[in-house]
Formats: sequence, structure tokens, C-alpha cells
Amino acid sequence: MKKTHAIALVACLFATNVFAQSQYLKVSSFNAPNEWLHLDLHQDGIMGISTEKAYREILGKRKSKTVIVAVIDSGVDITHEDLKDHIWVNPNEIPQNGIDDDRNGYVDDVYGWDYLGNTNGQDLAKERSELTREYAKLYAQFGHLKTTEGLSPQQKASYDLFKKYQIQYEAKAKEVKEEGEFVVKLYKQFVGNKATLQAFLGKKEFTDADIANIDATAPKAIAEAKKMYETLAKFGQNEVSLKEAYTHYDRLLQYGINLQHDPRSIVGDNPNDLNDFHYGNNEVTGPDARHGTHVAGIIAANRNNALGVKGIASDVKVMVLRAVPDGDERDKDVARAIYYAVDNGAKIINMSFGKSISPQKNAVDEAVRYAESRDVLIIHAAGNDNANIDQSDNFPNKRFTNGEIAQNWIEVGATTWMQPPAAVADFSNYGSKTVDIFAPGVDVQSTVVGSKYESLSGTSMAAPVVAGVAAMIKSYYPHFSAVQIKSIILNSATKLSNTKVAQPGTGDLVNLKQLSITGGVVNAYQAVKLAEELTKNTLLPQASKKTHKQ
Ligand SMILES: [Ca+2]
Ligand SMILES: [Ca+2]
Ligand SMILES: [Ca+2]
Ligand SMILES: [Ca+2]
Repeated sequence: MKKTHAIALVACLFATNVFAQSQYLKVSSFNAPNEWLHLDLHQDGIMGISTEKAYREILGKRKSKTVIVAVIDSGVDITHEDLKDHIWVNPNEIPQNGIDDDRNGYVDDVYGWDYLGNTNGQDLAKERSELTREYAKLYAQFGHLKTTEGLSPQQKASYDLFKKYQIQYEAKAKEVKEEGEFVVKLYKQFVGNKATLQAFLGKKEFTDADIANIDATAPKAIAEAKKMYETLAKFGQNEVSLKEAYTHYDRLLQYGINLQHDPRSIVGDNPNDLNDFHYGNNEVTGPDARHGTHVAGIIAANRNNALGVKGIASDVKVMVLRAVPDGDERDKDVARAIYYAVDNGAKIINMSFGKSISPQKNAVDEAVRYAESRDVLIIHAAGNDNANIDQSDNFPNKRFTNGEIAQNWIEVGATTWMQPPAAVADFSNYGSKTVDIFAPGVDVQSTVVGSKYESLSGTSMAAPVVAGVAAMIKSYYPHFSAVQIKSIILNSATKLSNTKVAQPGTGDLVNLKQLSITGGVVNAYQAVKLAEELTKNTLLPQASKKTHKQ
């Protein structure tokens, strides 16, 4: 789910031929207000989550208790200037002595664990999609079969799955190739046009105004280059987003849909054997920590230095669990990471990733149940396919294979900084039975690798907003359980009941309640206010004062 908003937009441009017709894609025609996610609708006119108001009006200089939030993601830059003081350090592990001092099963695990590497320090970077992996696996078994005669009922079931995945894989491969070719062509055309304009204008760097000033008498090639720049700008696109889309498709073609690409041997485990779990390494940043570092900053960037951005929670430590490569994550790694988080003291887990096939869902379900039993809250991003996930498969999810629902799970869709009807991000997944709540997820500023900062968009950014609010509540009101914090966050959401929003993908005007369980957007101030009221109410707190093993 590392597809960013820019890529989603470019994908939309040709998928729906919207150069000509779309109304709902004009999202980035002006810049987002600075750190808009913290703003307050009434005081600032922007529907952020009122973080500053919560600190200013309620929390003030009150005492808090440090909360550990596990970020299961692509890795985190633990040396980032705005994060380094908020990275969890395993208190019982002596670094670099080759001994598992705290006997938690992991040698020298100081900041968390990387499930995508080996003890020689090599890391797995690029993976296939789960569909490609499963199809390749079944192809090896059934690809050369001429007849299904003689297959046992169990083999026949696997064969049927093979045929089903064959259709899905071939359709996906075709789509990626077509879209990829389009983007490559578009990008090359752009590079050519840029050179043309550079030569015509006589300078390397030029502005929108320079382009606007090119008059009608310009030669045809110049006029065409000008038109391309202007058309892209109209859809919020530029060289950076095109390059990003180009890289995205290049990776999909080389690795994502490549049946032969099998990098798991780097890790060295048998990925199909859930009991083979002594793998990975203690270096948690990995080869591409942009996504995970951004997620971590939304939750935990230092609020009290004069640098960069402000995270949502102030008294928080991020436990780094690397399990998401460039490509689809594996259920086994996700399950192991959840166990690690729970066993090593995290009270909240952020999971900004997802996929449409989950071959070992039972393993993830068991880990989620374990988290539930140990009072750990899980926050999951709903995904960026503008799909109704009540209907389409999206994993991991809170629905166990037996139909029961995890009570410690919050599913999060993304909003924009704009007023309704443009309040819901056009890429966000939704579902009146599946998505609990919405949160800011467009042009969210946060930390990226190398003490840098970037605005990124996606439900990947919306989930850590909710995780940040959960950490904020847990740190100031530690007596509340995971389930109670979930209830506080959902019950205090800002309801958009008097106004319609554009449904992602279709643009139909609907009530937010048709897109989510609460019909609301998370609000830190209202959540803290509710936590405060419930704490003062003598009926509730005692029930939650049970102790939990850390
Ligand atoms: Ca250890
Ligand atoms: Ca050690
Ligand atoms: Ca590593
Ligand atoms: Ca800061």
C-alpha cells in the first residue's frame, strides 16, 4: 500500500481518461495549509484534528506516562533529528554483544526488529505482490497439468485456486504493462518537452509564469510542450509526481508482477512454515525507510524542539518493526511483528499496509487475538483503491476467518483539508461496515529519511493520525484499556451529518455515514475531552484499573 496520492492520481488520469472529463481530481490546485492536520475547524477554518487545542485547553502541563507505539512498516530512520528522542530502546538488551540479554528470542534487538533481513546484515528490499507469489507457487504445482483426473479433492481445490489466480494475475499483469507503458511514454514525453522549453526560454530553471508568457506565435513543438505542462498542472501533477509514478511502474514491472523474482532466500527462512521464526536482523531502518519514517513522524515527531514538524503524541516512543518491503508484505512477518510488539510493551500498533490476498490469514488473526487479549490497540489503514471494502477483499482486517470481529481494531480512511463535498480523499477506501473512522491523509507533512520532511498522501498517513490520538489519550489517561480508547476515539469523532461528501471513485454525493461506521472524522480535542469526562465519572475508571504484564 505504498502507492501515494500522486501515483493514484496519475493512474486515474488514464484509467478513466480524465484528462478530458473528471471533476473530482482537481485536488491539488492550491497548497495545503501548513501542518493542517493539527488545525481546528472552528478556530482555523480547516478540519484538522484540533491537536493544538487539546494541548492548549485541556492537557496543558499535566503529567503523562510514556506510551510505546509499534510501527510495523518499511523501517524508520531512527537518527532523524525530529524523531531520535522518541525512538523506543529495549531497556533490557545490551547492544552488539551477540547475546539475547532479555531472552525475548531476539539477539541485540535494541530498537525493534527487521523481519526482512538476515544476520549478515543483508536486507530484502523489493518483493512481488502476493498474487504473483501465490500464482507462481501454484503454477509450479499445476502449470503443466493436462488433466485434473486423479487429483484428490484437496488437490482439486488447490487447482481451482490456481485457475482463479491465473485469471487475476494475467489481468493484473496486462493492466500494469499497459499503465506502465503509458506512464513511461508520458514521462519520456515530459523530459523531452522540458528540454525543448529549456532551450526555447534559454534557462535551466523556469517558472509557471515563464510558461504562461509563451505566446500563440511560438512554434508548434513549443506550444505542445506548454500545453503538456499546463494540463499536468491542472491535475496537480508535475515532474516530481510523474517521476514517482514512473518509478512505481518500473518497480511493478521488474519485481511486482515478475513470476521469477524470488528474493526471500536473502532472509533464509521457509516463509510457508509459521514455526520457522528465527530470522531477520536488528538493523531496523532498511533500504527504503521513507514510508515508515513518515508514519512515525505523524505519531511522534518531537513537539518541543524548534525543528521540522510536530507529532500528535508528546510522551511517546516508537518501536520499529520492519516487515513491509517494496511489494506485498507477508502474513508471517506481520504476525511475528504483532507478537513482538505485544510482548515487548507496545500498547498501540500502527499498520499502514494491505493487500488483496492473505494466504496465512489465520496466523495474522491469531496474533491479533493475542494483542486483543493483552490490551493492545491496532490501527489499520483502509487502503488507497477508492474501493468499498465491505465488498472487496482487503487484508489484514478485523474480521476473523470464523466471522468474529476483533474489538481492538480501528480501520481508518483518509480526509482532505477541504470542506465537503471534497472532504474525503478521492483515493480512500471506504465501507459502512468496515471503515470505522476517517482522519487527515492528504498532503500530510512529516519526517522522511535523512532529517528531511515531505508532504505525502494516503490512508497510510491517516492511520498514524488515529494512532497518535490513541497514544495521546493513553499517555494522559493510562487507566483506559485499548477497547475503551477505541470507544472514546469513535464516540468523539466529528460527525459530518448535515452535509454530503463525494464518494471516492464515483464522485456521488453521499453522507459520510454511508462510507464508515461512525460517519465521523477523528478529533484529538473532542477525544481528550471525552476521556476527561469519563475519568471524572466515578463509574468508569475502577473497571479499567487492572494491571497488565509489560
Ligand atoms: Ca533480546
Ligand atoms: Ca545483546
Ligand atoms: Ca535491516
Ligand atoms: Ca519538531
